[in-house]
Amino acid sequence: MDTFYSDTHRLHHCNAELNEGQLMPCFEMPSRADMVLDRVRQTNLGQIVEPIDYGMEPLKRVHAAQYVDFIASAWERWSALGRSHDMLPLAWPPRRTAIRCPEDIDGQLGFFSFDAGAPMNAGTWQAVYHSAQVALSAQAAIAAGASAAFALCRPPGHHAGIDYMGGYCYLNNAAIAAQALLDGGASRVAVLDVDFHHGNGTQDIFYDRPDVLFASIHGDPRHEYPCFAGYADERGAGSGLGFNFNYPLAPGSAWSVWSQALSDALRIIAGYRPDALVVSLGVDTFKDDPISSFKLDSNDYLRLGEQLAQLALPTLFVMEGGYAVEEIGINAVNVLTAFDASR
Ligand code: SP5
Ligand code: ZN
Repeated sequence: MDTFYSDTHRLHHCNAELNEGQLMPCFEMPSRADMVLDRVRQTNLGQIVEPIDYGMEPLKRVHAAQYVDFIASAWERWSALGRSHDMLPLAWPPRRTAIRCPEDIDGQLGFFSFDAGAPMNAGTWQAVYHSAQVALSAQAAIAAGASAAFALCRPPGHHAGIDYMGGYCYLNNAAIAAQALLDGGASRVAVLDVDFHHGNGTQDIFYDRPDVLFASIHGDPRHEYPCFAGYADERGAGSGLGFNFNYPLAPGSAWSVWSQALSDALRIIAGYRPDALVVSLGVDTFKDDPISSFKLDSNDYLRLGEQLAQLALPTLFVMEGGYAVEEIGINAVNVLTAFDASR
């Protein structure tokens, strides 16, 4: 399969994030994408393709226009205040608040986020914009008849909701691509999120819709980030009821447990009879991931690729998390090579 990739991701590089009460260097760093690209080359997975620019419109099909415009212009407003360090939000509306959008940038950063996990620097918007274009370009290959494509997105996207950023995510690349598949004529699209963290943003975007089935396998929110979503009883709302599936698993889960959730998710997806599958491909389920607690090993990603191929659906892989930088290339590309080899 071909890999869609833009060097622009490199412009997004922030200094610090809050983890376990301490400021630490950001786990979500440019070398992550470099390692995956290196592995794509080493394994001759396929061509490496520059994205086409589809503009702002497809981003605003899933995100609120005022949210997209906010991220696009935030750095300009921030730097006009004489600030040259990373942007971070300061305050969020608590329960029982009538939420109004403030006017100043510090207030708006809180209004358009759910945590302090999405810092922005001077190049963040460009990186984020092109990451979405990478997903859209890979999506276009699927729409044109390719049986699989890999969107090597960075920054990742699955924590970004309709009008909020968080968890290293700004624009929801997988959701933007899924919507583009629908807009291109697909009737139903399934999104399977295998990142260690619950895809709360993707769930938010499609929660009340039956045309996108969302299934996520992740660390139990009682113990793991994003802490407030990902419970099994979140099953969708309105006409989307019954089209959202969460598989929260205990910290420490290894392939034996994880693969049972996968089998169930694949059975649900097959029964939905989607026209295409979008895989939110995080490999922070790896045993040595520095911020996660599952215990998958590198060979398990081969099994994952094989099982996904069994669905025999046009499949778009969208890169999400994975912070064991040394192994991220092997793990992510193991899914893709095994997928290609077994279909
Ligand atoms: C795309 C993606 O993988 N984003 C992940 C963002 C995670 N940010 C918070 C990490 C917190 C790690 N410490 C959790 C300890 C659980 N008790
Ligand atoms: Zn993750």
